[in-house]
Amino acid sequence: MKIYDYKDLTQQVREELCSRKVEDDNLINSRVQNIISTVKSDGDSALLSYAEQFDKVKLSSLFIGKEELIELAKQIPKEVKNAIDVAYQNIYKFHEAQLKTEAKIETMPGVNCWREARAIEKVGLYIPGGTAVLPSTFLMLGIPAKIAGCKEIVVCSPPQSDGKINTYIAYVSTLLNIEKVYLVGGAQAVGAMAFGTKTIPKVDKIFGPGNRYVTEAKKQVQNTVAIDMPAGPSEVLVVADETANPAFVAADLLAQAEHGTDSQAILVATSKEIITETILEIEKQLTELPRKDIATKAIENSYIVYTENLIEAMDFSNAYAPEHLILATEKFEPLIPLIINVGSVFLGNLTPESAGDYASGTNHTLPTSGFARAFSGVSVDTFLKKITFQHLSAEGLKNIGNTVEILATAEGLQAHKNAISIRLEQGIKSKEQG
Ligand code: HSO
Ligand code: ZN
Repeated sequence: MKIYDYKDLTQQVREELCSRKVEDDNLINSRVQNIISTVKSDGDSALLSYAEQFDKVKLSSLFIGKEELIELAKQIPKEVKNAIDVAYQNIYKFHEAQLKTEAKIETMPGVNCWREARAIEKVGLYIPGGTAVLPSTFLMLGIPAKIAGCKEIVVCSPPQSDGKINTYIAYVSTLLNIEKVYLVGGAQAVGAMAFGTKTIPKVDKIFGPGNRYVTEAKKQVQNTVAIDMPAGPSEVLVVADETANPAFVAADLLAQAEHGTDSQAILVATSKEIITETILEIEKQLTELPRKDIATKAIENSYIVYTENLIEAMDFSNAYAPEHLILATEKFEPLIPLIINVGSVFLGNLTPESAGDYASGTNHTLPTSGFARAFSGVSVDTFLKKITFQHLSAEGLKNIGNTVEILATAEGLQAHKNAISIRLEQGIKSKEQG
């Protein structure tokens, strides 16, 4: 890992360190375009042939129904079932508290304005398969969708080579009371949910992480359907001072690195000893990891920044805008107000990102690639729309009428003015006097 000294960083180097260099891959873009248009024109038959081509399986059905999901779910090892149950409860508790009703505001006497939330009716959840099956992602998307009250939750996940899905995913479906899991992966799943096929319903918003094909597909269907957020490789930034534990810091950096070769694990530290010891710990812990090849490549893509104090460290973190920020210091409290750009924060030496990845309660679907400057992570809100309402009483109409007439006249919009004037003249006589 390359080490930079914060005080020597030129503006250009700083920008380079904060940029996520994911080159636009024209080959991936055109393949995805082709997959999406084939799914749009050929529907289910395209999905079956992509399953043969990409997932190496001849499917007899494009989905697994509820009864079979229940049967598959029974095969889950007890220990994993119990752990999923705990995670489910914590995630549920945390997200349930996000449902809030807002007060009605009387902006002028007789003029009432308020907002009400309504669930997005049809949502599509993409649950990745591939190198790591992620039942945790299913919890992180399915629970807020349920709490929001989405009517139809369409779930797509790539089939295993036996044409089924893994028992963990099946178990989570039963917890969420999901009717069907569609056996479709990759860009074809995104295309199917965006345009609909005979079997797969078209949805209003697509959620979920995925590989570069899935990410590119979500980008390409954005004119047709909403998406949760733009996605890039996962990343963590650890701010450490002399009170950090290098073994813990190394473990956190490696937890991020094992996600993918393009993941970034950044260390910003105020202590040279901590940096040296963390590097040694990374080398030591890396050799034991089953995914060490992936993690090694990701660590090679990553770097360390030495800063003289925590203020500089926080400044760098805000410029980088990480998906996850770990404050590996006993003195995290005064740093909280300095945090500006990040998806999710882990405070102190005993709070690893893994806790939030799986089970503490917060959501792990978070903005990457610097989008934390403008986006929030997934929450119940991401599955809702907020609709504004207003009501004018006769008194309200009288109170606001003249203001609107003047503004409409100033904008040269006579019909707008009339909509008020006609009511002021006649409406007061109408039945609604309230
Ligand atoms: N760190 C990932 C989520 C995850 N980790 C799932 C393990 N499983 C993105 O926040
Ligand atoms: Zn993770």
